[in-house]
Amino acid sequence: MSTAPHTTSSSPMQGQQQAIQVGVVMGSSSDWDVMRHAADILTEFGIAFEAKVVSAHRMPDDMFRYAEAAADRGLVAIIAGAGGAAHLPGMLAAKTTVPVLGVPVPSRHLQGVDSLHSIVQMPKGIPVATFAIGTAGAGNAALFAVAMLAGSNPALRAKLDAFRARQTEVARAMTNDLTMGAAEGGKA
Ligand code: RP5
Repeated sequence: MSTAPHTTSSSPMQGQQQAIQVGVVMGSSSDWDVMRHAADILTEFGIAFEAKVVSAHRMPDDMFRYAEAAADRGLVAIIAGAGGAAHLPGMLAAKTTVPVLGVPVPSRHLQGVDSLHSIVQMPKGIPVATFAIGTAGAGNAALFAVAMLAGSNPALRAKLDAFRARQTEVARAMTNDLTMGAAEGGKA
């Protein structure tokens, strides 16, 4: 189990404290093993973010305060992860127009299909962008936030392009691995 979510994290750029741009929130510290994949991406791209537990059903007043303050605090996106009934992303979205990126966390009994259905089925009028269940969703939500910020930040756009290019090279190299594996298998 990795360390529990911290309250703030900032870009390592020149050691200066940047204004927080992205909130990473979750219903429980038990979600952190999934949600840290969002934090890792934001750290890699030098985005100033905070990570917090803001439970919809255990801390409803705190959750509303967080959502109500988000726009004035300058948050560009809120990545919200929750499992089970998973009402956190939708309830945050109900109280702010800052885009909410929902991450369905795998649940104990239904493996996160419940979380996915809960987050994705927002009625018309209050959108929540919904990502894949689990670590892929957490990472992609962060990459989506990076893409949003890259719209007004050419340097960040270049980093994102480089990230994609590296990923392409890794995928291309996979074919070589298959061929080498087959050659080694043939020797045996
Ligand atoms: C949700 O309930 C959380 O998002 C978490 O995924 C789930 C279980 O929470 P714990 O019982 O592990 O605290 O609110």
